[in-house]
Amino acid sequence: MTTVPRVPLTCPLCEATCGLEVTLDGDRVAGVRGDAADVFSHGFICPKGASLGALHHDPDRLRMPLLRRDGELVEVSWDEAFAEIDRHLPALIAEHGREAVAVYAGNPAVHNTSTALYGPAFYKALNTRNFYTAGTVDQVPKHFSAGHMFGHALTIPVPDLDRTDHLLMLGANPLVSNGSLMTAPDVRGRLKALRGRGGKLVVIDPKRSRTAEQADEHHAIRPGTDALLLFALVRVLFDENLVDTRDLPVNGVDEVRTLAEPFTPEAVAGATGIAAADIRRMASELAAAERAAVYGRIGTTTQEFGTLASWLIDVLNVLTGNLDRPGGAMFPLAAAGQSNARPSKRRGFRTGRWHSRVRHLPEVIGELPVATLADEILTQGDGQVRALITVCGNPCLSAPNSARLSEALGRLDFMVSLDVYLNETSRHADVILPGPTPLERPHYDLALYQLAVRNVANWTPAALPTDVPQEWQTLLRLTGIVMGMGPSADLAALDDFVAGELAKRSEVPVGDRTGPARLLDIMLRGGPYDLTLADLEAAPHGVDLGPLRPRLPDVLGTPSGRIELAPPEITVDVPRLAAAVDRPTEGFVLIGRRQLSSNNSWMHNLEPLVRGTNRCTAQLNPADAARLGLVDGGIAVVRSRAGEIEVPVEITDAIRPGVVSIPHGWGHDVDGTRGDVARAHAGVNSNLLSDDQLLDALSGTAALNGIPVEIEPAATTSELSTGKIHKPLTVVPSR
Ligand SMILES: Nc1nc2c(c(=O)[nH]1)N[C@H]1C(S)=C(S)[C@@H](COP(=O)(O)OP(=O)(O)OC[C@H]3O[C@@H](n4cnc5c(=O)[nH]c(N)nc54)[C@H](O)[C@@H]3O)O[C@H]1N2
Ligand SMILES: Nc1nc2c(c(=O)[nH]1)N[C@H]1C(S)=C(S)[C@@H](COP(=O)(O)OP(=O)(O)OC[C@H]3O[C@@H](n4cnc5c(=O)[nH]c(N)nc54)[C@H](O)[C@@H]3O)O[C@H]1N2
Ligand code: SF4
Ligand SMILES: [Mo]
Repeated sequence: MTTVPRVPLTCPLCEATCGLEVTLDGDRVAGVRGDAADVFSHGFICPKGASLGALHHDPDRLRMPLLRRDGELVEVSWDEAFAEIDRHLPALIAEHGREAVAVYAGNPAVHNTSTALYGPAFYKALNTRNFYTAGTVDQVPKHFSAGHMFGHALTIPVPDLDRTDHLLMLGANPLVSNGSLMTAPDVRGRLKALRGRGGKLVVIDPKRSRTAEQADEHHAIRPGTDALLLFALVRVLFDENLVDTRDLPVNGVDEVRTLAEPFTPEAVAGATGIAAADIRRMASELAAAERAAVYGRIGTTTQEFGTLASWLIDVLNVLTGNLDRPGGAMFPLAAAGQSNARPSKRRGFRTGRWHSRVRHLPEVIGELPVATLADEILTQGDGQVRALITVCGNPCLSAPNSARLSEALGRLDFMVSLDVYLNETSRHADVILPGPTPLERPHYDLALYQLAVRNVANWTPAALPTDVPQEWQTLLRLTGIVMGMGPSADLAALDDFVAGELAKRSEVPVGDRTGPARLLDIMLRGGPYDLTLADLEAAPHGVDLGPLRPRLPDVLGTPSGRIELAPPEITVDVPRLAAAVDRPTEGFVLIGRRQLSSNNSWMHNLEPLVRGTNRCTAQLNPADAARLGLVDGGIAVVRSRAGEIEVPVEITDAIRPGVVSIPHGWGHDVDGTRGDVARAHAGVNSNLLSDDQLLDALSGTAALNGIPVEIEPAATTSELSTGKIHKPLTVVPSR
C-alpha cells in the first residue's frame, strides 16, 4: 500500500467549513489536522474535525443497510433493502395519500453535498406537505424575519466580522459552536483581531459563556427576553436622535418608532434583568461605533419570541445605518446556489400556504414545525401520518417532548432512516440506509458559503474510495420508487433529468459529469463569478473571492424593492411581547448549551470526543443550589410540563440565578441502539423536558430556551434514572 500524505478535505461537521488535511496510511486515516494553506480557515481545526478518522473507523457505524425481520434489525443487501421499501411505500401512498408520508431532514443533511443536491428531487417526487426539518428547532425565525424584511428567506445578513469595530452578540457562543448563520472558521482568532484593532465585543447571554469571557462586556439576560432588550435599544435610538439609516431604501421607520414606544429601558429592566442605564449606554455605543453589527443565534431564535428577536436584530442594523456596509451586517454572495444572486422578480415572501392538520400551524419555507410531528402521527383521521422517512436526523433526541415523539415513531406503519448509526431515532425504522463518511465523499458547502463572512469556494474530492453507495444514488433510487419505477430505476436517466432541469433554469449547458459534481458545475457556471468545477479542482485549498461587498438594492426581493422595516406579518406579534413586560420573574427556566467536543446528538460514540470535558450536567448558580439544597455532583430532579429527568448538578457562578443549563443531544441509554461508547457516556435527554406546546408564535419554532421548570434534590443520589415521562401519553382520537 502506498502512503498518500495530506489530502485536503473541507470539514462538513459544522458551519465553519474548515479546510483540513487528512493523512492516509493505505485505507487507514493516520491523522487529521488543519490545512494551513486553506484560503479561509488558515489551519484552524477543532476536536470534532480532528475526530473524522475515529468516525470513519468506528466499528459501530453502519456500512450496510439494516432491515427489520421478526422485530430485529438485521444486515441485508442494498437490493433487499430497496425491494422492501418498494413493497411498502408506493402501496401506502396509494391507499392513504401522499400526506400519509412525512419527511424529517436533520442537520447533517445541510452539510452533505449529496443530500443537499438530491434530497430536493426526492422530496419533490414525494410531494407531501408533511415536511419537517431541524430548522424548526433552530433558525426558522430568522428565515421568517429575513423573508419579510428583505424578500427572501435566505437573504440573511451576517456580521462583517473581519472589519467591524463593534459587535453586539446575543444568544450565541461561537467560541464553542464555531459560529452559526455566520460561517467563520476560527471565530476566536477573528474576535481577538476585532479587539486588537480597538473594537468592542458585547455579549448578551444568561451564562458567562466562553465567548462572554472573551468579551469587553457581558450582560446576563433573563432567558427569552431578548426581544424586550432589543426593542428598548431601538427606543433609545429614537429618543436620543441616533437613528441614521444613511441612504438605505427602507419603508416603515415611523411604524417602528411607534411600536417601540412601550419598551423604554426602565420598562424592560425588570423582565430582562439588565439595568436601564446599561441599555441606554449600549444603544449609544452601538450608534456611535464607526462600523457595528448586531448578531443573534440559537438563544434568540429557539425561544418564545424568536421571530421578533430575529427581526429586531436587523432593525437595529438598519437604524444604525450598518446594514450592507463594510464592517456592518452584510449579504454574502456565494459562487453557487445563492438564492438571491440574480436580480429578483420581487414576488415577496409568503408563509401559511398550508397548515398542519391537527394544530393548524402554518407552513414556513415549505416546512411544518417538528414540534407537531407527533400530533400528526398520533391523531387519527384523514391525512394521518403513517410513514416517516428521516434523512440525517435524530429527532428522538433533538425535538421537543421527545418522549412523545419516540412513542409516536413506535406506532408508524413504516419508517425508513437514511442514517449512519442505529440510534435513538433509527431504532424505530423498518429499513436503515447508511451513507459514506465525510472521507468517502466529495464536499462543497452549498448552504454555508451563502452565510460566510468572506466569499469563498472550495470543492474537495473524496479522500478514500468506498463500497457504500453515495447518498445521491440512494436518494435517486428512492425517487424512482415513489415515482412508481420500482426499486431499480435507471439512475443515470434520473440523474440526467435532474441535471437537465437545473441546467435549463441556470441557462448553461448540462455538461458531461454525473452526480453532485455535475450539478455543482452547472451552478458555478450559472453563478455570479463564472467559475467552473475545474477551477475549483485546480485550487485544492479553496478560491478566495474576497471580502463581502454591498448588495443593496439588487439583493432585495420585496415587492416594493425596499427594505420593509415593519412588516405586518411580524409586527402582529408585538402586543404579545408587550404583555411579557410585566410577567413575574420568579421560578426557574431551562436553557441549553453546546459543548466543544459534541455535535448535537450524534458523535458521542467516538472515544476521543467523549473522553474530554463534555458533561451532561445541570449547571446552576451557587446561590440557587444552596437554596435548593443541591451540592456539586449531586443529583437533581428537573421537571417541566412535558417530563422529568434526573441529572447531575454542576455548580458554577457563570450561570445567572434562576436559570438551569442542560446540553441537548444526550440520553443514549435507550434499548435497541448500537454504540457501546455512547451508552457508556449516555447522559440525559434534555428534550424530555422541552415542551412541544411552547413555540415561537409566528414561525412555529420550538422554544428550547426559557422553559419553566421545577428543580429539587433527587430522593436517592445513588442511581441515575433517566427520562421518566411526567405526563401520561395520550393518543388523541379522531374527531
Ligand atoms: N434542547 C435543545 N434541543 C435542540 C437544540 C438545542 O439547542 N437545545 N438544538 C437544535 C438544533 S440547532 C439542531 S440543528 C437540531 C439537530 O437535530 P437533528 O438534525 O435531528 O440531530 P443531529 O444530532 O444533528 O442528528 C444527526 C443524525 O444524522 C446522522 N448522520 C450524521 N452524518 C450523516 C451522514 O453523512 N449521512 C446520514 N444519512 N446520516 C448522518 C447521525 O447519525 C444522526 O442520527 O437539534 C435541535 N435540538
Ligand atoms: N461543538 C459544537 N458546535 C456546534 C454544535 C454542537 O452541538 N456542538 N451544533 C451546531 C448547530 S446545529 C448550531 S445551530 C450552532 C448553534 O450555535 P450557537 O447559537 O452559537 O450555539 P450555543 O453554543 O448553543 O450558544 C447559544 C447561547 O445562547 C445562550 N442562551 C440561551 N438562552 C438564551 C436567551 O434566551 N437569550 C440569550 N441572549 N442567550 C441565551 C446560551 O447560554 C448559549 O451560550 O452550533 C453548531 N456548532
Ligand atoms: S470548527 Fe466545525 S468545520 Fe471546523 S474542524 Fe471543527 S467541526 Fe469541522
Ligand atoms: Mo442547528
